[in-house]
Amino acid sequence: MPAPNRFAFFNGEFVPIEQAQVSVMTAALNYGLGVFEGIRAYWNAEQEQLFVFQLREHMERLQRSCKIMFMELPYSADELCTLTVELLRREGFREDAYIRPLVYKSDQTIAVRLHGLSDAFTIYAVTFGQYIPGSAIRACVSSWRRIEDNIMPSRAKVSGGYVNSALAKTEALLNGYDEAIVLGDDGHVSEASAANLYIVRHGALITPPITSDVLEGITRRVVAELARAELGVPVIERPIDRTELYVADEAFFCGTGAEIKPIIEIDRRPVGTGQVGSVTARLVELYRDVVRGRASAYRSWCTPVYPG
Ligand code: PY5
Repeated sequence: MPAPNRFAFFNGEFVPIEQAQVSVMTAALNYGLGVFEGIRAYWNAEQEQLFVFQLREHMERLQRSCKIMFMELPYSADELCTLTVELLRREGFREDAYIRPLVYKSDQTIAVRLHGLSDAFTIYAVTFGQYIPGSAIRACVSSWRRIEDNIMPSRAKVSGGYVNSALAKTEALLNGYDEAIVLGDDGHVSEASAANLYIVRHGALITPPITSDVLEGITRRVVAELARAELGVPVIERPIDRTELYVADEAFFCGTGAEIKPIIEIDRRPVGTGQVGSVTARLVELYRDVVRGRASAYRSWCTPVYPG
């Protein structure tokens, strides 16, 4: 049985999760005016330790999302990290978990704007397994287009933007696929519903640039670093066409929730041989060790929760 979450950090203090409630009049609930993060913590059984992966990177992105959205977050990145560790200690999780910090417009007036409204902040955590089930998955190109940066910020994790993600994901699942690949307004590949995308061609990793309306993914950066340093595989950021997906040697999604998820079919065409490719397989394995604090070279990416 997964451990239930018992606490939230809410309005400046740790409270039982039942007390972390908002009114139906809250602006964030009515208009999607929130910014959030999704962070994973991995249980390392040998060391009896819970490691939070890329904690500071996530908190710094949360601060950048706040900046875009005129939101006040009265904590430094270090304080946000400390609060997260404290929450996880209170929960006492001894299994993999997922942490959700959320900053939101808490005002209860009928006002659609960003400035001059009150902000609130909460963090909660739940035990968590796979976000996308399966070890290799089938994807389709969505009929929905990715939110464009002049419509709403696509590089930041803005709550309202997930309407776009939910539309694409539901369409893909109801049509019998596991995940959606969403094209940008210019017709080039952007990303998945809630994960970034890489393809492999001629021995190089290719991913759309951050000007292709992608979320500035932390796993996307981690993959690039690991591929260059550990596999000696070059990483190229450039636009990807839809049909280039069909001729790629390998493809995978990456994200905190998705982790590294091999794609073996796109729009009913096998990716490469239709089996998980060798570069992808090596990255899956490497990532698995790195996030659990088993790769000493990358131990600094993992924040231990428990003392000792
Ligand atoms: N693109 C979008 C739209 C995302 O929501 C996410 C993460 C990513 C890419 C990957 O970013 P990162 O590597 O920084 O996690 N999505 C969240 C996650 O926790 C929300 C999922 C419900 O994976």
